[in-house]
Amino acid sequence: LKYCHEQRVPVVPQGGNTGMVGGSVPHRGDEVVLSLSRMNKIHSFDPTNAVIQCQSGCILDNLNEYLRPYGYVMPLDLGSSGSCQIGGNVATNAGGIRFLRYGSLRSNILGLKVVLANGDTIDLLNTLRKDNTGYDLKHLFIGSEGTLGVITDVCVATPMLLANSVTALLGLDYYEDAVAALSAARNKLGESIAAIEYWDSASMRISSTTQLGLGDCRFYLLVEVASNMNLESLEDRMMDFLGMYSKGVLATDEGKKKSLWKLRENIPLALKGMNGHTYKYDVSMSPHLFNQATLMVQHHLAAEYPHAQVFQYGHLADGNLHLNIWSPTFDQEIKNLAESTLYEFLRLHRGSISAEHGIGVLKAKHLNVSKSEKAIATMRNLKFLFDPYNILNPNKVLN
Ligand code: 2HG
Ligand code: ZN
Repeated sequence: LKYCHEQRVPVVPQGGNTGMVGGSVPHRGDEVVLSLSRMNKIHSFDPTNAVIQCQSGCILDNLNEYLRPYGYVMPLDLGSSGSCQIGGNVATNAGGIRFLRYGSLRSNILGLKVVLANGDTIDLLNTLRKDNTGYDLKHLFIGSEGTLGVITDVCVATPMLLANSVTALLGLDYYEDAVAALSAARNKLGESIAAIEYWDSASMRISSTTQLGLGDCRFYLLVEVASNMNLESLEDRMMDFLGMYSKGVLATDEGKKKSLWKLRENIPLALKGMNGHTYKYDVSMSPHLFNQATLMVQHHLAAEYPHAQVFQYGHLADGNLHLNIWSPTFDQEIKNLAESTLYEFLRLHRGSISAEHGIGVLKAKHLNVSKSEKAIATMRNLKFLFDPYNILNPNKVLN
């Protein structure tokens, strides 16, 4: 980095390269790709403090495997856990399916080591749970997508591995029922809630051909509870919740739980497998607005582009909608229309254009939908302070 800084050579830091917005991909042609893959040492795990310290290139699944004998897990889980690296996870503040239970990755990071654009190292490798000593610099690097510094080491607070879990799938006829189920789940399941995911019938059609005995439903809600309480009590709790609904299935054994989760996990994979183009949006807003946003986009597209199909799914309880549109071929007009409709809706409701995937290159020009002019100007000032020659991941986040 010192050399590149002196020579003004642009650098693209890269972890597992599993991001969805092009943040770790060189796109100008003159960049050096700086892979962190071989910085994959796990330094230590302190069971008294439940903190793991490791290098950035450690693959998420490997960290989970290392933690399992101690009885702990990483506070995040995502589809790419077999190849994504913790450094990239931290640099993008990656979300995933444990967010509801353990909060953002940001909230679980206790310390970082970062190399700045000029080659200087800042050692912020705290393992302290409490530390109010002025500006918390690590938070500038978490989610900065490699534009302010290169994260080389991390300290992560880890939750305990829970002994039992129960998964349920509900079939619902109205979107409002899915939203109402959020408060019902909080009431009935309380602190044992581990995940609440949802998808619509269009997503279900491409994800699965399996008959679940739920009949045709317009929406599906996957609810998981996890706890160290005994399995019977956990199951009773879930049954109490399920009893409120006419269409639901319960899974306690590993195989059936996996098959319910597959229905949700298959959706982006099935979209990828369809010939054609998928326009992907990862937005956040109050959960009661997801269907309205989707119908609005659908309505705007329907008249002119009858072949376009709209899918809604996502992390309902986190307010994170994955709105995906498919069309037989890429069409810039579809993209423009979808974006102007969705982003106007987000602007109106103060939503975010990126709930968990980051900004990268793909969303950079729309940053102003979710950030004020002054906020963006402050971001630019920070970028200039840390990287005056703009060598670190140029044109990402801020274009
Ligand atoms: C998920 O929740 C991922 O499945 C991917 O964030 C979402 O591909 C997508 O749109
Ligand atoms: Zn997601």
